[in-house]
Amino acid sequence: MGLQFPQGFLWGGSVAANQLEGAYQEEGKGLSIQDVLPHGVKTPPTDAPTKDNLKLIGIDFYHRYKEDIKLFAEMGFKTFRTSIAWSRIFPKGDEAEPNEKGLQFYDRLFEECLKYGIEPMVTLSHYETPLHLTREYNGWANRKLVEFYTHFAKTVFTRYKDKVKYWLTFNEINSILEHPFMSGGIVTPKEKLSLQDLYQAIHHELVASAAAVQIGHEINPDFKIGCMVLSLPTYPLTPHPDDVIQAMHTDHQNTFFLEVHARGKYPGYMKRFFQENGIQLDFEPGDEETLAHTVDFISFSYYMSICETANSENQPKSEGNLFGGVSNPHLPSSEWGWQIDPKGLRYILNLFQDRYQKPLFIVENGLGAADQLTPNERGELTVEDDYRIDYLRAHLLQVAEAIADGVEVMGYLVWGCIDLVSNSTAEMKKRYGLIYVDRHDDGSGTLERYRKNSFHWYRKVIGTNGQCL
Ligand code: BGP
Repeated sequence: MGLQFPQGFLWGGSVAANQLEGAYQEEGKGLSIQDVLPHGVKTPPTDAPTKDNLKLIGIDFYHRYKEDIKLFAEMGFKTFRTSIAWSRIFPKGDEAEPNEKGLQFYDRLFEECLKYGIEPMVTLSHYETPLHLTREYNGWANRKLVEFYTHFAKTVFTRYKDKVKYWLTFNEINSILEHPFMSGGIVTPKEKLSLQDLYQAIHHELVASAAAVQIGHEINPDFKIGCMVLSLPTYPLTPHPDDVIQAMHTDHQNTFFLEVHARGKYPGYMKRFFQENGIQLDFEPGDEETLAHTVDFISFSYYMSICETANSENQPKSEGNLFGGVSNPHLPSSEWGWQIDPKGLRYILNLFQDRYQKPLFIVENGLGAADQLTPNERGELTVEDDYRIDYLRAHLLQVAEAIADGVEVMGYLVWGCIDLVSNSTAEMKKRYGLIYVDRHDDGSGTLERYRKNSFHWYRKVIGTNGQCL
């Protein structure tokens, strides 16, 4: 028997509000941190939105979502993951009353998905903290954020309880380690942020995430609420035991977030880390009980693996999805220097299943490339992105291997299923979509949509439940 995907496997695609909606000031939306990050994570935020910020218009999904969801339905999507832009619902983040117009937009959006039998999956916080919460409170460094976030979560859980079943609490929650502003809304520059303040902010997010799980289950016991991490298989560069231990340490830093979400408490190695670094987490009464509300499933993004060595100084480094690492001499790289490693996906699926014993969901995977729109032999404009098909196929084969290994995989979502603004670089040139959008880095373009070769390929994959890769 060949490789199989289970019946009911949730195929689909994934996006984030701030990377495609645009309409950054429409119908009462407040500013989010993305509105002041015109050039991505490597540059400091601007004081106010500037015209060169492609996210202000995005791909105009706010006005074109019907057309786009129709295209997703044509591919046979079972699931569509997006985020709710927090500042559409609470423009400043700390209000008592939500913005009704913002709520209505997501009512329409989810109804449109359901019309085609597409199950929406919602990320509550995807790098789009309301700007006011960063300036007034220093983001998640402040305990108050727990209250604002849970109020937001409760509001949208209640509003969409009959429309949305799958929820994720924070996108790539571990990315705060590298990007405290983008991921945690913390304005203190990274070099000045003490480990004490960083891990206290992480504690606030972990408590907020567990509180959201608790609140969500009270509102609708059928909700499936997951956490989401940036997964990064970390291989020792050599079999030297010091390299193995170094790889273990790096892996622990990234995965302790999963330990807390899946087991409801901090692991021993983090207690040691806190002690050795003079970190004393401020646990408020009730935090321990709150953390015990563990997630229903674990979700993650997967783009690449890294190597680690005890002696990393003179080693070539790889670029990466928000985190770099020591380069692996056995792997090719994407145009943006991310190392391509399909087998790493099988490895991480097995690792997470062995450790946490929770169902797993791959909610981001894909290839960023500088696609070209050209006429095909029938004269239709398209992108001949066979390199993307190769990438996705190779990864899906490894998902099937992991399933054959006995791993419980709920679904697989292609990141940026429609071209959108890149998160790390804030450009349009780097595209992930199965659908091409005519928009460019200088802001030009008709915003028209075109099916790429990968669109037709993915439709066949879904239509045969992965039999035809
Ligand atoms: C993840 C983010 C996404 C997305 C993706 C691709 O880190 O969750 O928001 O953008 O990576 O990254 P990029 O757009 O930087 O290529």
